Amino acid sequence: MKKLLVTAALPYSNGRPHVGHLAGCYLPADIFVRYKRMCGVDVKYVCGSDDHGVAIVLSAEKEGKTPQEIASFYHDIQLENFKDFGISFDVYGATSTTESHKALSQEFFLKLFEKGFMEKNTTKQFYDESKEMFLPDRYVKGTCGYCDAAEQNGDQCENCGKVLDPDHMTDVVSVVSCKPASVKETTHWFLDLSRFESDVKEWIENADLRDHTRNFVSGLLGAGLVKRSMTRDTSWGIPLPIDDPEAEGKVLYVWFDAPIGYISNTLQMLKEEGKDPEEYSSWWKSDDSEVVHFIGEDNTIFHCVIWIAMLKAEGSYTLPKGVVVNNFLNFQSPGEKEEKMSKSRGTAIWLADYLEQGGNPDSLRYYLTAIAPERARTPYQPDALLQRNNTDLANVIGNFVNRIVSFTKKYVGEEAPTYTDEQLSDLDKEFLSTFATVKEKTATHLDAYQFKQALETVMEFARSCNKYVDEKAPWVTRKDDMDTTRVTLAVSLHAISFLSALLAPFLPFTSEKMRSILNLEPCSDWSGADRALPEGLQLGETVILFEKMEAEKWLPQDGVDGA
Ligand code: B3M
Ligand code: ZN
Repeated sequence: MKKLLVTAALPYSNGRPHVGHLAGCYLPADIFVRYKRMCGVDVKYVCGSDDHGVAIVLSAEKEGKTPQEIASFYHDIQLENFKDFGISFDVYGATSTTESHKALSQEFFLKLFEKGFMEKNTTKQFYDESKEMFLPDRYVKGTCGYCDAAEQNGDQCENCGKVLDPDHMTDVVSVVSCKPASVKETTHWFLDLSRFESDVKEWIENADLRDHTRNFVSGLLGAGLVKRSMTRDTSWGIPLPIDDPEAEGKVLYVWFDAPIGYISNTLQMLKEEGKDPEEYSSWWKSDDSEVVHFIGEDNTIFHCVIWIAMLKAEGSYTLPKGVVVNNFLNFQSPGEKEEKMSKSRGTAIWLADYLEQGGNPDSLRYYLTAIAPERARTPYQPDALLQRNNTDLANVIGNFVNRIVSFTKKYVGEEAPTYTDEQLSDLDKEFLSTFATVKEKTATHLDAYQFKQALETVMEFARSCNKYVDEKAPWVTRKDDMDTTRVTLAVSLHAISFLSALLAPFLPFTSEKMRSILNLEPCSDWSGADRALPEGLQLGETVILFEKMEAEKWLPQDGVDGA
């Protein structure tokens, strides 16, 4: 079995995480990692904040802080929020403070430079005459020259996903002075992506990618790859490591150093684990290890084209085995149109707010996986979250566990009953025979990054548990047939144990609660997920798994919000 290094996109450290972030990559990557850990794979989950780039500088200016203050402030919030949702990173570094990051990024650049892959060129860049400064990336807003979408950030069009530059933008305004930007010549170092066209083509043919990703990248290849500047005129970032007067005052493009953050954070992880940082090569430069990146749709071009070209140019790293791309999460209020999730329109649901209001992290994990935007943008609907929580989680899973355990304690006692094969009826056997198939089907979906379908499979099983008890009606049989009743309960408790294992990657907190109700250790192995309960097991305390979510509390009420 190969080692597996899973990454989730390094979020810019200039804001709090919302549900779109969680659904985009942190949650699916976490489900994948938790599942692989249960399978006994040597897997690591690497992440950290992306601290460089204009986005952070602009937030710092707005909040009257230094970029480093902003980056560290949001880094801590992100980490705390993600942890509260059970995101089980093995490391959460930061590109501005992770010890090896600067050196590693500079070495990477130098290697490309020395191999002749960094071409120095004079180029046009947006310029703010009144502030006397260049305006790279998000310092400008304007209309996308590819798809005509207005008000796009200067680094990338949100609508068509293309990377923008002065030749492909109109109506460009400086976000610093709010005045129209002019264009001025400057010198930069370019990576000629067209030299890696065949490498990218070969990679997308073999990598684990969803269809929409493969099609998008094929489209980019079809249009032809161009030279991209890997340097910027700004001071917040990693200085260019070359001896050239024209390199003065320039830094590496944030999208050059950010993905290298995956590697430097791996070194950081090894350091924190007390290991030799040099072991990073066993993750990044070995045929016995695989790297899988989880990202949101807007990061596709950077991971599937530029990063692949960078790695190929550098030459000593293995290419990622896969890039798992989710689309954006939209927002939709009851009875309203689906819209983009937006901070300014108040349609971003902040993770911290959800928890502060007493939201159950697993309820949100469940809902976001059930609607996972794996093929297309899907809307986050606050009313659907309630509906899913109250029916799927509270009624189907919560009730099943609760009624079986309470019933057992009342009529059989504190010790969990077990069954022998001879005692089983056809119905018992039929139900038990589904366990192996459910386990396999769930695993197949998880291995194929189909998290939504994997969860549906688990949920179907949960429904079949209820159907099983309803048919066996222990509340009826207990009156004159305690033997059958005991078998029904024994099989049902076995099903709860199995369900708790199936749910472990998706709903880790709930899975642990279910195990504690059964007085079992947290489930750590997938192969034993469907194992029968041990003899003589004393049941644990019952706890409520899911509180109902009330509309009055969770949905805007007419007349109150005036919505
Ligand atoms: N920071 C963009 C984002 O936060 C960027 C991802 C970097 S991954 C190497 O969406
Ligand atoms: Zn566009």
